[in-house]
This record gives sequence, structure tokens and C-alpha cells, in this order.
Amino acid sequence: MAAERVVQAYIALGANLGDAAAALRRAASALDRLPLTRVRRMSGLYKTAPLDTDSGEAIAPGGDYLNAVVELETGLAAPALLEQLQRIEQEAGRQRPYRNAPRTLDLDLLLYGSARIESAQLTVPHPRMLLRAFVLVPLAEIAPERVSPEQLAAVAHQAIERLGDFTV
Ligand code: A4P
Ligand code: MG
Repeated sequence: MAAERVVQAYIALGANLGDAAAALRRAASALDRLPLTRVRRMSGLYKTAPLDTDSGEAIAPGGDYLNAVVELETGLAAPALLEQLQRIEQEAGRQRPYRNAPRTLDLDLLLYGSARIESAQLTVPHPRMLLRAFVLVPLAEIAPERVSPEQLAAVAHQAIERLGDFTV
């Protein structure tokens, strides 16, 4: 892997159907096995109340989520990385019956180096990340320089509980 092309990317993992802890562990391990890619840091494992995708307010059918964020070092281009995330979701049995449906595994690309991307398939930074304690709290744990105190304060009312370390 040519050193100048390696980028730090941050991936949000979430699940609230089936054995969510096992799904997140398997996903982290699958990320570590991607070509040109290593998992460098893992946040703790968090239990969070389901939130509406757009408003960030509590809603959404289904039980609590488990969420975590991992840091990758990757030589994959962002579109290729998104394709791999979607493949890993499919292999975890992901279905998309309706918006905000409970899911066996959701993998979102939060940040890809300092890139700003707006294509039909991919928006980076992730457009809704600032609405979500379940993203910002674990991201701040492993990359404090990427989250400001003001951003954390804005989501401080959202229920989130750190269950413990997240290990594969
Ligand atoms: N897409 C565009 N940009 C990105 C990106 N940066 N990362 C496109 C990933 N995907 C991106 O995603 C829909 C499309 O977004 C993809 O085809 C991709 O091209 P999806 O995974 O198929 O659908 P989704 O995840 O159901 O929709 P959406 O709007 O992404 O939902 P969110 O925003 O992921 O929210 N509450 C708690 N407590 N914890 C959660 O993890 N998750 C959601 C889902 C709702 N509430 C939650 C949680
Ligand atoms: Mg998603």
C-alpha cells in the first residue's frame, strides 16, 4: 500500500435486530479483512435508544441499538469502501423494508480523511452524523480532534450508555 494514499476513515456500526453484539463484532472483523485496510481503533460498545433518521428525535420501531465507531486506515477509494460496507451489510442479512426499519447491521461512512464528497451514492461527511449522540460519543472516544465540545453538547440529551469495551 503506497503510504501517500492511505486515509483514515471512520465507520459507524449499528444493529438492533438479532444478536446485535455478534453482528458488530463480525462486522469489525470483516472490516479488518478488507483489501488495503486495517482497523486501527475501536470505540466502546454503546446501547442507544432508536432515533429518527432526520430529526434526531426518539422514535423508530424496534428495540435499543448497539452502536460503535471504528477507525480504519485504508488504501481503498471512498466509493470502493462504500461498496464493501454494503456487501458486509448484505452478508449480515440486512433487509430494507422501510425507512428506519430495525436492522441486523448498518455501516455508515462518517469521515474519509478530510474529503468532502457529494455524489448520488455517497455524501461525506455523513450528513446526519451531527444529529446523533450514537455517532458523536463513540467517535469522540477514538478521534477527539474530529468532534467539538459544542457538537457533543448539542446531542447531550440523547440516551446513550457505554456497555464496555468493544473487542473482536
Ligand atoms: N449513502 C450516502 N452517503 C452515505 C454514507 N456516508 N455512508 C447512501 C453510508 N451510506 C451512504 O443507506 C441509504 C443510502 O445512503 C445508501 O444506498 C448509500 O448509497 P441505507 O443503509 O440503505 O439506508 P438506511 O441506513 O436505512 O438509511 P439512512 O438514512 O442511512 O439511515 P441512517 O441515517 O443510517 O439511520 N438509532 C440509534 N439509536 N442507532 C442507530 O444506529 N440508525 C438509524 C438509521 C436510525 N436510528 C438509529 C440508528
Ligand atoms: Mg445506513
